[in-house]
Amino acid sequence: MNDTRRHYFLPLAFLFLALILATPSHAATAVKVLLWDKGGDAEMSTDLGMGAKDMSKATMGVRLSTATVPAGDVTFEVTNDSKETVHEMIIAPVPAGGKPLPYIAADNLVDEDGANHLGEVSELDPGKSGALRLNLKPGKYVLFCNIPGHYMTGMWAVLTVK
Ligand SMILES: [Cu+2]
Repeated sequence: MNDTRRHYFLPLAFLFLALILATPSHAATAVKVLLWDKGGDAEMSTDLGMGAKDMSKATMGVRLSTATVPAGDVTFEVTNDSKETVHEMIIAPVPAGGKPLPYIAADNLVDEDGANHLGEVSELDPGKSGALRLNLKPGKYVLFCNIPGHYMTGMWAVLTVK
């Protein structure tokens, strides 16, 4: 190290250290998301999408460890609890005015782009886990599985961000 370099090294080192110390640690709120089903021969439904009144017939679902989180960074820790079925988690804002999520009936799918989806943990094999970190503003969000048929069989849950 020559003299000129040494001259700059210490002040720069202190500057970097100060920047690191001044950066908030951004602790994210963790939400555990369990994707579950009652097994391969359980009946599928076609009318248990978001807003359905009676979810007792749901044979698949999305279970959240908490229904409400503070605004800011949220980490979704997603586990597919199924024994034999691939599931996934997609998150989108709940449409305003009580509207349903846009649905493509011919494909038995939610229209993800039409729903302005924010991110996903896609296609988890049975027993596998994945994570997604998002910065969320206050509002209501729906977490759903978009493997064909699963959303209408009950695979959705609403998360409130305050
Ligand atoms: Cu699914």
